[in-house]
Amino acid sequence: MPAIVLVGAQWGDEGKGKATDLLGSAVDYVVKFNGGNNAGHTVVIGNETYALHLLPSGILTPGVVPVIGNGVVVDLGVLFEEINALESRGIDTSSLVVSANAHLLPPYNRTLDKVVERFLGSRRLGTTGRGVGPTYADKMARVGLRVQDLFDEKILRQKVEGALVQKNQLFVKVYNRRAVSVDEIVDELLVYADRLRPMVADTSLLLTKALDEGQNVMLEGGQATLLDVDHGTYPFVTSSNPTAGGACTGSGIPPTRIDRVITVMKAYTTRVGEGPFPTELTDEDGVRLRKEGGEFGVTTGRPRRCGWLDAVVGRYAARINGTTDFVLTKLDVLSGWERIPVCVAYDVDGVRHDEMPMTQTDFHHATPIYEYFEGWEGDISGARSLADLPGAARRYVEAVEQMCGAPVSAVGVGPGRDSVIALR
Ligand code: 2SA
Ligand code: GDP
Ligand code: MG
Repeated sequence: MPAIVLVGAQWGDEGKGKATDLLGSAVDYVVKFNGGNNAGHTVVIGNETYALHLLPSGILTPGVVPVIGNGVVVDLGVLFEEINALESRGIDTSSLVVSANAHLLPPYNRTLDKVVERFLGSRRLGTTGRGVGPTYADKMARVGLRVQDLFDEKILRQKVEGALVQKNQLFVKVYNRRAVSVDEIVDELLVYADRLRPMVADTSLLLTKALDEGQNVMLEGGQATLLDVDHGTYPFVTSSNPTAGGACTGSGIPPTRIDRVITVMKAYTTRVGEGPFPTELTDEDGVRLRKEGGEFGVTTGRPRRCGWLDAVVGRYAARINGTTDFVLTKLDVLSGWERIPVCVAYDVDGVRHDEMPMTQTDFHHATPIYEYFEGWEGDISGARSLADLPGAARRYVEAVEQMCGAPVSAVGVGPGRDSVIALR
């Protein structure tokens, strides 16, 4: 049986949480494969709104096994805060499984993330300050701590000692802060060991066996294609691979098991943090999109930068991820505009680019070439089929399919679980 990957097309916050939740009842496992509590996924069920960070969105669907894969970085304090908060609202989290190979996000990396951003000043990236970047840097530098290390105190201590040799040099000599002691870190991490232990498993083996038995596995990406450390707008990216390839490395499921790649794309574009964004609107139209779309960070509360849909980005996302179908979200937010611009190509110093420019310099200089689509009036949140949409809204969906190169399998028309037009 197949594994399904679900990723974001743009710079995040496309509505992946809601899309995962929608498919939740059709799958047996939902796996978070990258990132950490930098993510913020909102799921609205009836009158209840849930903001998930470290937990996979599938945790809200009874019967689904939520899995934190090996590609995730885990801040244990945040994990248990989130579990406790859901439990207090009556959500059963007891089936959560955590990979033994997932990396731990130690407190010194939280400090480092914030201190480095402050030191960078105008060159800052606009990170979420959760310590995610430094923890992936440690993973690659092979001085990271893993979930399994919690269960061998001697090894944990050795690894913390090894990591602090470098970290304390930085803290004391570069950033003018106090050194961190091995004991304080080991003690803080071990507080969670007993509670975590029953949740820990070889998740690659677990998921492969589940697939062999005919169960459905959904691999849920945090962040999005243009925040990918390899394929995004480097260096203004996150430190993991939120694209479809990352779903394999971050879960231990091989590419040959994946037969569907759902790419979630917002009907317009947003970005939070620094970095290039060709269709950004810095005028009152941008303010209107932010207000009508409720575009504020789920994790940090930061206002999101807003702009028109960028079909070059959409095509790029379809190519990089091997998109089988798009879920187009927040179409309802575009109601009430006389005409809706969509970027179809870029002008870079007088040269037309139909594809993402090869270099960062060109992307920074890209100005959008717009095509204008007729707008529509009225509340479309009650639409449950394409026929319920105004003609212009329908044509917008069709145009997105054509411009971005993959069919749209669902259209979001409101934040609620039911506010969706399912096409497949
Ligand atoms: P980091 O913290 O190292 O991953 O930051 C690096 C860049 O990645 C961006 N990033 C995000 N962009 C959109 N949404 C994210 N999650 C939250 C949300 C964001 C929030 O759902 O709203 O609350 O601010 C997310 N996580 C990381 C980040 O802005 C940097 O550009
Ligand atoms: P994620 O990070 O991709 O999971 O997205 P976020 O949860 O950060 O941001 C998406 C926001 O849009 C959330 O507030 C959702 O409740 C909301 N949302 C999702 N789909 C729709 C939709 O089709 N219409 C509207 N109006 N809101 C939506
Ligand atoms: Mg988000």
